[in-house]
Amino acid sequence: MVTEEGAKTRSKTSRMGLEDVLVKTFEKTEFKDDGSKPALDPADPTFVLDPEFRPKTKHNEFLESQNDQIPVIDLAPLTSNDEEAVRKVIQEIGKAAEEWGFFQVVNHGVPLELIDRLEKEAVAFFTLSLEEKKKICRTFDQPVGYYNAELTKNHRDWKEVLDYLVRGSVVLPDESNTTTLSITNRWPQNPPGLREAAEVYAKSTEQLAYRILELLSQSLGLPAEYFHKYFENHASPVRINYYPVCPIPDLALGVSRHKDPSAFTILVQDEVGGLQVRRSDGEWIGVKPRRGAFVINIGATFQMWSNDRFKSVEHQVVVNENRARLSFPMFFSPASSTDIEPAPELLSESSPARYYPMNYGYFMRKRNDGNFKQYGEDIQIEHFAVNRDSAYKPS
Ligand SMILES: O=C(O)CCC(=O)C(=O)O
Repeated sequence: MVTEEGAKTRSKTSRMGLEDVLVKTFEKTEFKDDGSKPALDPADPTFVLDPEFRPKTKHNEFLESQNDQIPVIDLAPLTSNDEEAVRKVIQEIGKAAEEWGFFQVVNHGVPLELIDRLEKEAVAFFTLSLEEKKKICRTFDQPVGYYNAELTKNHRDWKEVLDYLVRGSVVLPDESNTTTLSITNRWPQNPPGLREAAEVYAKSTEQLAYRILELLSQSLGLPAEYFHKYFENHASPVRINYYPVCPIPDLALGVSRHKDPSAFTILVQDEVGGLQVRRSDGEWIGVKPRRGAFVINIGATFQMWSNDRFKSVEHQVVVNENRARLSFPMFFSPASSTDIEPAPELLSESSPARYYPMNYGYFMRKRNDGNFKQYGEDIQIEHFAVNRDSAYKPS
């Protein structure tokens, strides 16, 4: 059946020479001998992006100059008694959060074996048949588990994912706050070791996330534990991203350009490359893979808390024809009951609040809905900006 949405996409892609795309695609696709369906069908025109959204540079193209690199911050001093060195780390993190909205951390204390183990289990899972993976398929009402049809900002992503929550479950309010959505992790039977590898990874990364939260807070001149109260029942999801080889890497993206809703995101990527960050001059900068390093990016929540001192920056993922890629982001997010607003300690007459308060659970629910259906404009913190004619202005 051709849905209205499908028909719209088809007419859009036919303007762009859909037949050329399909010929190119079929030439390069190896369908499995057993006749099983691929998880992502390269002949599906919904993967083909409008020219303005297509990648401009390849997954393994990186600028060489030092000024074009996402800052790499060494956290080793945090385990020393050298107060001056710790102050320097805090300064570096604050500067990176303000100027780039992105940085990498090394010597962070999360053992490399945990990352290796999760990588092995993830490959074992994603190379199962589609039928097997779909046994724990995500649904509109149960948005954890396996999924292969995600939209980012209304664009179809060339990726498969397995989503789970660090704390195992969460309850989200609906739009009118009258009903709730209760979400609980779902795990595959195969491979049997995946669940434990994923849970141990999440716990260890959560500890690092609290440390980063404290450093970001200190860099704003606030007490280290200032934001802890928002995370008591935090709803942070971890996503195991698998980007299969893609026969049309110039036309599609693994994840389309977007900003994260989290406080910040803490991500490990393998050595393939593909994550790109949009710098303030509009240039897409590749984040060079570093074995075992975590990439941290500021999300909408911290941008709001910091009253725009920190920047939540657009990023995207470029795929390629030769190697599948893995990444494990944890979207470190406050409890769904939390109201987010600029920290009062950072405000003054000359620097008034730039946002109205926003309930985080409501924000997440709206964003989640957009992952499944095309909804028009996706909700952003800009909808809560005081200088905009906002539907979210408190009455
Ligand atoms: O795979 C990556 O490097 C980034 C993933 C990402 O941006 C996301 O899952 O939202």
